[in-house]
Amino acid sequence: MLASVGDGALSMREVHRFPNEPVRVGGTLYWDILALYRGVLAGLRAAGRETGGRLAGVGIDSWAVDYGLLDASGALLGNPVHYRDGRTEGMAERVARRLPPAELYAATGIQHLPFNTVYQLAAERDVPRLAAARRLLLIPDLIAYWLTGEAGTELTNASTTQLIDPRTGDWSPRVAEAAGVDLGLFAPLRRPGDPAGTLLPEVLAETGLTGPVPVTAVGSHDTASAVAGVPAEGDRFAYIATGTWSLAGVELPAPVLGEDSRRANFTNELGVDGTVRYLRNIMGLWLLQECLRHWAAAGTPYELGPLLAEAARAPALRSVVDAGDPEFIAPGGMPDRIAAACRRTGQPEPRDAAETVRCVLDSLALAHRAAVADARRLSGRAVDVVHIVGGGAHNELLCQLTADACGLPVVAGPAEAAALGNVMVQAGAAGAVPGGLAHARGLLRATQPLRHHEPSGDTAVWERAAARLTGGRD
Ligand code: LFR
Repeated sequence: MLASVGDGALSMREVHRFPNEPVRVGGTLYWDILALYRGVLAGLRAAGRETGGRLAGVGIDSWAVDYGLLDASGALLGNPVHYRDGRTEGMAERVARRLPPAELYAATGIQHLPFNTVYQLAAERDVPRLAAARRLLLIPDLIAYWLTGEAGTELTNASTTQLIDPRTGDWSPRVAEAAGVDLGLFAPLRRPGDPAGTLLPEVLAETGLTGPVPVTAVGSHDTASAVAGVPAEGDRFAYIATGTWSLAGVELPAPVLGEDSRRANFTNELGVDGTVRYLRNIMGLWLLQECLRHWAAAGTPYELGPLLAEAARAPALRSVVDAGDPEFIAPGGMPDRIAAACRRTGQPEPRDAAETVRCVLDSLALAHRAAVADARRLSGRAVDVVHIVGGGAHNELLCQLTADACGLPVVAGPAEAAALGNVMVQAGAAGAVPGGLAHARGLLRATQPLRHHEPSGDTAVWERAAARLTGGRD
């Protein structure tokens, strides 16, 4: 994404897009990290073509928790493993034997997800490459290292390792010790807005850019950038960053670390400008993406637009699944797994693709409703409006269902909130948008097209649908 910002103006557009296609080999699911790096270089080249080779800065964000290991010479030891790989099975139990879940939560505030970095490292414990490793770099830090030669660990993403104490913003030696993690593997912490080096001569040569091009640490966790890119006014808002995942919650000045919060599986990820992203992970449009992938592989490719239109006409809330259930994390066979979940809870199976999609969207809206309600209850934060950002902001049906389910107005957009939040932090560091998050959000409101959805219908139908998943229990 190439952005231009300053003097109260902001524009941004896509100059290059490349696919992210994981590869399964030898029973392990990997990221194709060099293909991604090649895409990054092609993107820089495309950006430079539009600016005469000059860029005022570069910021990098990506998904969280995953990492590359480097040897003493700085060479990458194998491809980073995908968090959806099955290697973390049983690891939470292993770590829990040394550190009870309540203590782990009180120390880190991070929700239990089977793929948190701490569990990935536990899974890797007896793998020779971990013994050979001298450095661990989270994905955006790895890309930054290749671009600049400088190694750092950006804090918002570091918090998703489940090794950071959110009160101090520093590593928790106690958690690391109990989980058997060597904190010496991590490069020094840096915060959004900190300088992160300049593009290496070889990168300038590859991309046709003219140096120096500074790299700035941003909210390198895509969700940190997306929340920075929420065009909210004041603090009485909830956000849902919807893409492959739905990340739903509120922005707070301090973490919430109580036992109620742990039981509700809320996380306290660190955000831009010293904020806390108090949220819950919900399966998100992954459920839909995986259905589409399955149908296409089975010889029935669907076009998304017409399928969504049909889903909008399908019976509402006929069946719902628990969109927070880790059973949906792994890829493969998604329509059947959704049907099986409907059967298990005594609901009718979807009869066709449109009904499956309707089930997915109703289930996401239901999970959004629960997350927003729990975030309000557990944090005490008042919420007047729900902002939906990320790719899902384009999905009008999902946005309307979410407004209906929450009984709150929804403001949809921008879809590219992560890229905009990334740019806002760079612009703040460069002095082009002074005044922190509140000011940057004002600029977003003034420049980005937003869509409004008013809630309709009775929220009691959503309550009844939720009861089907819990068998009437709370
Ligand atoms: C969203 C996201 C989520 C994180 C998941 C795995 O892209 O970064 O915040 O929980 O991916 O890294």
